[in-house]
Amino acid sequence: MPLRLLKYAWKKPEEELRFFPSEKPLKQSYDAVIIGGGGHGMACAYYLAKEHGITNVAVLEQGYIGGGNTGRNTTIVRSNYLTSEGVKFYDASLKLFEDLSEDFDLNIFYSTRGHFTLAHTDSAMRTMRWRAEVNKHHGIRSDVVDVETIQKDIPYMNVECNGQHPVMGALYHEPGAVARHDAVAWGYARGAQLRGVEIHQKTQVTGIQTQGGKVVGVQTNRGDIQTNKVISMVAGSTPRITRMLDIPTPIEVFPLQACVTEPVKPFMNTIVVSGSLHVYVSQSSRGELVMGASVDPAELHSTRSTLDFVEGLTDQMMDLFPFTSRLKIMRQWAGMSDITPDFAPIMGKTPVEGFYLDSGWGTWGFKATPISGKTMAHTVAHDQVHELIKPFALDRFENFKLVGEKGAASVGH
Ligand code: PYC
Repeated sequence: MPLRLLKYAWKKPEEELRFFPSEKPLKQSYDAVIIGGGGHGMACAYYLAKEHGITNVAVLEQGYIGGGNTGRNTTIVRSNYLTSEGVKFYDASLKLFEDLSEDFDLNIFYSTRGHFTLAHTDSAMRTMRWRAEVNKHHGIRSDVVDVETIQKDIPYMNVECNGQHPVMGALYHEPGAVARHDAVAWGYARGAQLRGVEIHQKTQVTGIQTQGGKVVGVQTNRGDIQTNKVISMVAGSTPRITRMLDIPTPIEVFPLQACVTEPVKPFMNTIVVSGSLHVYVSQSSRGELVMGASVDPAELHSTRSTLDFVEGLTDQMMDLFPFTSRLKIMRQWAGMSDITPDFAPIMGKTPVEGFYLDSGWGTWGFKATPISGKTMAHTVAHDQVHELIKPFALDRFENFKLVGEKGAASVGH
């Protein structure tokens, strides 16, 4: 061993560099408690502290930071929705995403790729034209493009689809992007903690206490907490939380599965989605193909992943990209999607005073992370629903004011 290395053998070990400050003991009372330590919960905590000076906040997470849907999604960011309400909301989110690396001083690997939603039928082409018109009306860069344009950008795609469902055209959304999902949750979490917010992992909420129709506290596996404001931001666990307060919601929970292949050389710089084939795919900076399909056909509160999913997905992928027949699937997993009847989220206040809901994210929660955090923080801080999320109120299901976004889900469900 070179002598000069010996000095390290006798040196005192370097102090461990901690990304997060150490956790504190759970207090008996907070100004607000956020249930769910995924991207949305962390973003809400961050904006409560940064923009409203509310820092006596606890984020309670039953597992670990970003270990739910945040760490399980396929990282796509886009704003090419179908309704004006959806387009305005997701466009505001996309703009926040663009500056997050700088805000956090942490690289979230935000990468603008362009996003193709392929159409294989006349009716899909009609929906693409509809989306393009709504998008352009709001100044969003989305256009219907022909097969030649698609083929020029993605030469490895078999637009004939093996003769099964030839591609007829696509909606091309120039700002479509991907970002490192964990880093988004970590950046928000660290930013919130540095401003005084407490994050408590392995802390499960077991009950919510009310008095005279108002929230007064939460019960957890680590003891009771007094608080007048509780914000539920838990995706697949929403029905479990809302049942604690007898608040009915029309949410159903379905597993959404995804997988990655072994890494290959860069061959595709864009994101490709096919609603008819039920696939979406992008290539990660490591070269893996990150892929997913539609949600499982039956309601299930579970994150198991199945052979049936991989078989169905790869079958469709091979029609589009025949060379993928030679690739190995390296990992597969699932998240739990909380889906509403109109495929739009439920956000804002509820019939229980002091209880706020951010849910119903279905298969598009990741892209909403920054704006859901920001608008929910505003709603909680002022006890007034932020303008941008008024259309997503829970009572729209009783008032016949649905925000029909099914046509803008990435794949058919
Ligand atoms: O809405 O873009 C999307 C999406 C991709 C994967 C799941 N949802």
